[in-house]
Amino acid sequence: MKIQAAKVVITCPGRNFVTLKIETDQGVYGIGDATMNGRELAVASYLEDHVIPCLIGMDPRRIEDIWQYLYRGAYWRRGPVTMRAIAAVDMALWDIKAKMAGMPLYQLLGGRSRDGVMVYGHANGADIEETVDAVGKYIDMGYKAIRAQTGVPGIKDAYGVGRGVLHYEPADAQLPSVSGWDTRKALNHTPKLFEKLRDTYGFDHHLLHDGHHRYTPQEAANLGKMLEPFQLFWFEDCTPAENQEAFKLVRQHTTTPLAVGEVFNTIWDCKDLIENQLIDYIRTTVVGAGGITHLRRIADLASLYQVRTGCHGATDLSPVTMGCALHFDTWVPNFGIQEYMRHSEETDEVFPHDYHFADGHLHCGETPGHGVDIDEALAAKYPYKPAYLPVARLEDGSMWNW
Ligand code: GCO
Ligand code: MG
Repeated sequence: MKIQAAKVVITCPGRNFVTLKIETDQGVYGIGDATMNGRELAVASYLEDHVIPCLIGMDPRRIEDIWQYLYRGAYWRRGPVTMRAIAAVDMALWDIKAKMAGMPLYQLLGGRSRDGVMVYGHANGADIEETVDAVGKYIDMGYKAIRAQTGVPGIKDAYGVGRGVLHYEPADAQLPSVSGWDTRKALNHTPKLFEKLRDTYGFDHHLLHDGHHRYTPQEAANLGKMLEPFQLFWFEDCTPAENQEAFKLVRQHTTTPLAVGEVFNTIWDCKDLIENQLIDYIRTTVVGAGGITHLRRIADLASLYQVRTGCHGATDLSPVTMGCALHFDTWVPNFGIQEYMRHSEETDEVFPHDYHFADGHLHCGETPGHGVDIDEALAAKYPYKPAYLPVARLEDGSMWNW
């Protein structure tokens, strides 16, 4: 069996997605996601110019060998571009293998560990009242877990506050727009949101919050401590994770569970945080960290330390990543939660899929493969549009982490 052809499809049904399609000489094809928000064309070029030429003629059944070939063979290891390109190939190859086996992907990973995958949605509002209402809407839709972000008085476009309830699209400008940040104001305001949420809805639902790399370790520790009475499911990206020692400081001061890793690319980014038991949830997902082959290794390492998974699932990860992640989540023994920001209708039409939401859970389908396809004719109707994530600046104009 041989890989006969492969191509990259770039489409923008509301937002940009980069998709790899691998075709075999036996008529079976596989689909992989290679989307990197705001830097899409870099991964497309990595695949088209440097990966696809090597793939032609290879045996698509040799998933592990092809993974090692692309990782070790490039000499230049790791990084978001390389690992997304490898992830796209890996997803497509698992799709092909599962289609050939006539089984849904989770069966090849080891079979079902759970009936459904608990997901969390994004509730946000311009102020506390609006956010509390938004959380109520998610509860009405059956969600068991909800991430809450609110606008903060005095901060322009505070992180996480979108324009709609179900779709939050931060990458919406031809060039990066400028948002604001002020840690003091956020530290005053955020605990009030969670106090109000617990007063209004009680303690039956899981609540989550994303710090989006904004706080210093000391500030993160302080916020984690202030949030303790409200029993969060997790406090995410409380401080940038380049310096992982910083998490020791946060950990020493708060019992609020910590989640990190949506910007990690390999097991090496996760290793120290996991081995030192400085986090509770690892957020790497299929597209960000080298595909199913590599994510499985990260999850196994995490399981040794009772760290659970919490795959990134924002809308900039295509339905292909979501499909793969759901098969992974359905199998992985140390599953924690899955993020689920719903895609727009246009996106769902371009990527027909067999997963569905019911009662706060996502369920992968039983179609052989990962269950997500691409309608290429429809995709062609939505040409690529440059779109960037915002940047953040403090009141005095200094750059901060978005
Ligand atoms: C999340 C994330 C996203 C990112 C986005 C960047 O927790 O869902 O922080 O909203 O900002 O994926 O492209
Ligand atoms: Mg996040």
